[in-house]
Amino acid sequence: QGQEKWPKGDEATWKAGLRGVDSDVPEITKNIVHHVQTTLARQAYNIDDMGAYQATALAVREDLIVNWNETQLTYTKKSPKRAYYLSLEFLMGRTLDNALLNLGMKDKFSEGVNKLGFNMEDVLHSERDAALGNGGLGRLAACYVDSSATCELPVWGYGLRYQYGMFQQLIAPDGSQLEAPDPWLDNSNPWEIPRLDVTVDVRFGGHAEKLEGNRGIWSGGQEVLAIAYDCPIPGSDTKSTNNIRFWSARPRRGFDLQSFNAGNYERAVETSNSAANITNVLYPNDNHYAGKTLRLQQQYFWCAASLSDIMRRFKNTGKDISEFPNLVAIQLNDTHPTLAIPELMRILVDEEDVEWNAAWDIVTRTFSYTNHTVLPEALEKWPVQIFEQLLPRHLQIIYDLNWTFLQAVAKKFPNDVAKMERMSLIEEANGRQIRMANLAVLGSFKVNGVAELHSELVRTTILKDFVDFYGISKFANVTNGITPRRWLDQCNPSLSALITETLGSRAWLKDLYLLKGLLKYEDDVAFHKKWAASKANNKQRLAAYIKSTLGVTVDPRAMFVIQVKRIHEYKRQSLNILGVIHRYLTIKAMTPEERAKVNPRVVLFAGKAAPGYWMAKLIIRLIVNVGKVINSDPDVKGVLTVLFLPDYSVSLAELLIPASDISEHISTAGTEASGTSNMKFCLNGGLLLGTVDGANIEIAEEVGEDNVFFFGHLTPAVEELRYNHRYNPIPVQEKSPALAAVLDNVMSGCYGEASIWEPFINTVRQGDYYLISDDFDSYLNAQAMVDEAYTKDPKEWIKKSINTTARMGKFSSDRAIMTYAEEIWNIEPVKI
Ligand code: GL2
Repeated sequence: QGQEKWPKGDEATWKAGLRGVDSDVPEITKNIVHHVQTTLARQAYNIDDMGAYQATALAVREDLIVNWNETQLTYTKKSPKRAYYLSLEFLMGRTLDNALLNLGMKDKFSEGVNKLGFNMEDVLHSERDAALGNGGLGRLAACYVDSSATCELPVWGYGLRYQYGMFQQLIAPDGSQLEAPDPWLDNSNPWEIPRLDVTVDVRFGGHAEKLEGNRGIWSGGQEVLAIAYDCPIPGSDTKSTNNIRFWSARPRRGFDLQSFNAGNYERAVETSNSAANITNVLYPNDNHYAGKTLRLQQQYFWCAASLSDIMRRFKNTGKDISEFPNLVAIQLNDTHPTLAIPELMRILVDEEDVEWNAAWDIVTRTFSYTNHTVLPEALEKWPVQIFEQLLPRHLQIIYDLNWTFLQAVAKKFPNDVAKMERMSLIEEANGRQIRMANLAVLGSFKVNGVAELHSELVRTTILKDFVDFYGISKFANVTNGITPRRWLDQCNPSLSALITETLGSRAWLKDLYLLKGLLKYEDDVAFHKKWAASKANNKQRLAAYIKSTLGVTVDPRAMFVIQVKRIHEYKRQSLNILGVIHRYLTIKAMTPEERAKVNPRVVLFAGKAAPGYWMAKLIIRLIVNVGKVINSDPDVKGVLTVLFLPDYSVSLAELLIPASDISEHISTAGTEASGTSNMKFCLNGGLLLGTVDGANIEIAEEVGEDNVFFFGHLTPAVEELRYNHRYNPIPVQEKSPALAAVLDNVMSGCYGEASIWEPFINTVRQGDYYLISDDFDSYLNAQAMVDEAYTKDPKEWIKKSINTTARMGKFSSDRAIMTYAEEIWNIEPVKI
């Protein structure tokens, strides 16, 4: 009586873990209690899942930092050549689970957390995603830092610490996308180490003077302070722990004293606001250039801070500046960091007194550039006028580089004025603009695409002139990869455990080709049973999530068909939803007996549209509204369910991917550079339905064409088809009566007023740039083959699934990062 019940977990463990108490409670548990008690200033009485997450993260962070320190010390002592990965996006997702698995400490921590009265799953789910990226490009950077640490390579990432990450997506009652900010740093971030002592002054504006010998002086303007935040990246089953350094912007002075003395308080405060703005927000555009001045400021701020940091570290080695490329390789992740090229020139020529040609030699032996898209709307071009105002010295440098370059071009291709115009760093039409891709190629010794087909398209289309000029050897391919730690071991524990049990060790996680060992069991009945049980378990897990978030019941026995990625016309979620409508109409026209024979499907969509991409948002709205009609129609109940899951994220991907039977990667041929979620689905035993595009092609080469469902026109046909759409259009009714019926159905008003959908329907009926009408029948055909394969012989299907997983070895990001290391950066592993 009067005595309170102990509120949480095991009382003795809590008490023994407190400060000053001598006990034999395991170190890990003690450490968690310690952080609850001292760092969070809480106790068993008032700690929730979030608090438990924070205390656990703080305890794990200590282990990371110990390894981080040892790694950095080793690098400093051994002074190997290092590579730096400059990426404006790092789409990390959650960290705790990944860190625990890589450190090999998940079981021990789970035990401790349990003793304290928590469930590890709930604790892990309390973490908020770090969403500092839009999609594939940003997630690729995250996979690459994981692999570089795992392969013990001396690689650092450099990025920006955005206050607001990727926006949160909400779906309005009418089906439209709404955006809310993502203040992810509101709860403190345990995974970053503020380095308030590591700062760089970054200048904007002012004026540039030219001296003799191409040297210059840049002065005046406004200085912004860059402050470093370090994020340790643990390798899997190794001490090697690398770093991403994220820069945050602060005003250089609290405010401008001169303006203050002049009585202009508002202007003085404005200076500080605009400076802090630079790292406020991630631009939410994927595969699309928007041309915002603040974005250019972000790019320069980040390049200048990173290069200054790299230069300082290089100088600490005491080596002569001419040795720079022997110790430093810098990878440009797309054209976003291209300003690093003129910035390194500026540092070398203006500050280090290196002669212009010698400086250019250093620069062009340091940089390499990865192209991630051939879509013209994504190519960055900055108005010369903005450069004049913000980066006057860099503009001079670019002009000087262009002058020499165009002379060389003229010499090699005399009288080809058109070629010179295309290759120039400056586009003269539409106001003068600086072409960042041209500058990136000029300043790099290697340029690569991200899948075989894409690299070929880079060589033969957008950079053809440069191949003619430099020769083919400067242009390479490195097919993308994904980390099997996050994208199988972490997201699919049941399949991971089955693979480890079958192969006898966890070695496959660091040598993914070992998955081939599963082929021995492709016909083994007992193995089939376990394989199917894992898939069923993952589908149930997803069904429970759908029930709890959307209140919708889906049957886990149905076939799960998933398309999750950014919403884009070129990715053709439109084709998918039009195909769904066709299926709906077909089923509705059936007798009850016929319907009973239909393969039941749950079709899932997720993905964000750029807030300014009106057509993509309209497509989301259509998907949601078609789903509403289908899901409430008793005629198709249990046979067809269509859902749009809001707010796609890395964490949601981890739940969706292991649960797929089929995933769709159906871009118009030649438009998707690689795709990486295709690899994730296949690694988890989901089969692929796709076009002959990007990495789909290489996946089919590996897993066998009989294990993927291909459809649609091939890349070489696309140009002519588009030409015909413009000049010899054939009505949809003639090309595909099935599609014509679907379009009429949408316009009949059953999913909402016709006027809402008309702009979208018109893009298909007229112009049809993405070739929906050309590929529709072929798409339906592929879907019919999927149904047949799934229903006819379940054993065959499981065999396909096993074969797919077993043959995905090539797509580990360890293979990709080792290719960069050996063939581009010329760096070697360093044992810690
Ligand atoms: C992308 C491509 O669209 C995508 O196909 C590729 O897999 C990734 C990573 O290489 O890069 N290019 C791009 O600009 N974004 C991508 O996701 N945003």
